[in-house]
Amino acid sequence: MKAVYNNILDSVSKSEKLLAVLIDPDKMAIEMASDFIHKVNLSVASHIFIGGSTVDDDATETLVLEIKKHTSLPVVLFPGDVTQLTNHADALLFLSLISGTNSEYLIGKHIEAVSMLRSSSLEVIPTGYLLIENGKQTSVEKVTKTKPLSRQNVQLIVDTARAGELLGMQLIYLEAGSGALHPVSIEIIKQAKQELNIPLIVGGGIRSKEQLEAAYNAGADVVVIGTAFEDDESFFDELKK
Ligand code: 1GP
Repeated sequence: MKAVYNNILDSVSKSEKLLAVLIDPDKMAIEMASDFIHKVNLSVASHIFIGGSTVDDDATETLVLEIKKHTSLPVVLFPGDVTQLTNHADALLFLSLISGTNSEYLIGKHIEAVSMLRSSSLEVIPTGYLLIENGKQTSVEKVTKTKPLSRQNVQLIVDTARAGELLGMQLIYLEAGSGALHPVSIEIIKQAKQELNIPLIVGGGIRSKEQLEAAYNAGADVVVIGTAFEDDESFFDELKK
């Protein structure tokens, strides 16, 4: 069963746009989770992504279990490290940082994950992850010790995304980084979408409904927003169902 991925494909085929709310277990106090998820449930959000660059051991599992009590939305792991895997989520974005050359994030962490995944029922979705320069250094760059792709070099970004698809990735994620100054540009999203036959995820620095809609109109199938909700939960009011 690939329920989460098949639902994404189904939405893409109907041109329905998806919104993932990203929750960092390091920043969400467990006692605040139910109120936050209540707001997520009232919004147009279609997925909850869980992950962060540095997260305490067990914090992810504790948070996933709490969130599952309060929502029927799919909970998808978006892990910064192997320690953020838990069987209690619905799916795992098995991210390979294909914009970089650090083998740990291309394949190394994945090998470490296998002993846990072997006995797990988690849906694993191979995802080509591209870090794109946004005007400031982000935690992904620091933690992974990889340079982002220049946002001026659209052809290189598009070719990297396409190479990911040709390698068998099922999703491509264009990442400007958490709290990015500049979200991934409309031009990059447009050209990547034209090139790809698999769903396109875009995240990093999207803080307004206008930016969200601009990303959708350019061709993003899934938009991921974390910081804007962390900073101001009233943003959910603008995104009610
Ligand atoms: C970060 O793409 C996500 O990995 C979301 O970014 O926190 O800036 O919304 P923001």
